Amino acid sequence: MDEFPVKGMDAVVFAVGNAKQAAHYYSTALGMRRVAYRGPENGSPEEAVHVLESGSARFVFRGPVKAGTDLGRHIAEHGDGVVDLAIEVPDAYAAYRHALAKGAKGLEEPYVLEDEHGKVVIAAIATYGETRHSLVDRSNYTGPYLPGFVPADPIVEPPASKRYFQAIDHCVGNVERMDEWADFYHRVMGFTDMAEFVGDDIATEYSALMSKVVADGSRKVKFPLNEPAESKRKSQIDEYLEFYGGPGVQHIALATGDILASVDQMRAAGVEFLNTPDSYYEDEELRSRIGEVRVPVEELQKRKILVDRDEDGYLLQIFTKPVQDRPTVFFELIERHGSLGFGKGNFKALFEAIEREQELRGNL
Ligand code: TYF
Ligand code: FE
Repeated sequence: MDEFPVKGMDAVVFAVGNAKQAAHYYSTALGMRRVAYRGPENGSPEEAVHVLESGSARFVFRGPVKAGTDLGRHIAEHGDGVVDLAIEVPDAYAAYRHALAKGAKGLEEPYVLEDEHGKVVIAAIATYGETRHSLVDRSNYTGPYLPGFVPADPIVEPPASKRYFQAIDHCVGNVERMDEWADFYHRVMGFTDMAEFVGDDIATEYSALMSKVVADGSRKVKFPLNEPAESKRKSQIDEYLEFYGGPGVQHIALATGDILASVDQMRAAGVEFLNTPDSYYEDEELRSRIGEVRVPVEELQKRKILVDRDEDGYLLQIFTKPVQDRPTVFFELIERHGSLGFGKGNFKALFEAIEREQELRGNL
């Protein structure tokens, strides 16, 4: 029996300095659609909350509307960032009870929210840094987000004709000790390791990080965990930890069925992606390794999209630059064709691209 059943990601909740403008950026730059709102007008005097969706992916932007709040303190300390990787569960009471019995730190005892659309049960536990996991049972709810929220119009009319992404593929944490947090997910949620593992060998060669992926049995919730590794130059993970002020969410990977169209639309809207040198695509070893993919390599090269293949299939992926002035949170677009991996074959090219950016910032 699954000791900690999960249905999937419920939401990624961001704390931001200006939720109104963030909601606008995620509408225009990531093609998301605003669906719900709560703020001073309807029972939330301290913060404005905009809820946006793209397919099954839900992003929630919380911004303070007055001085002296804990949310404002969080933003002053960490900058804009992710405060909650909320997980949808069939039973929030059972999930919370199990988590605490396994040693998780409780942040919110299970509580019920109700309105005319039904009820939601929520509890919360702590994870790395100041990040939390809300455990959300919304199986008896039909409203736009949570009780207390009102439906809200999309911000841009009409919203993106075709979604840029349909789901959250994985959410990555930067931590000081990867094994400690992998053990936390094993123990508390019964998650198991996925094959992708970056150990000392790769770390010392070029990545300056070690990484491990934990996931639930159905592989719907996948959490890679990175820790800095010794290297000649400053690890990109140390840069994050310094600028974020501790452990936190590094990147959210978004699943798309048409990465070419999504990249084109996002670039047109001003989103910046990491560069990939032409030599990556001109490499004979790459061309023989990846075999047949659905588009000519030239189309990938034009857009700097990376490609990797393993025994199950292949994947296409690309990474944005950090989406705030601090070198912290960024996004990945990923189009999977069978592969369950995370692009291990691209780590060298990717980490070199990240290091070029780090160097420009003077943090290498
Ligand atoms: O999620 C992953 O594991 C891949 C690779 O700083 C990756 O997207 C790992 C570390 C990193 C950036 C990307
Ligand atoms: Fe990733």
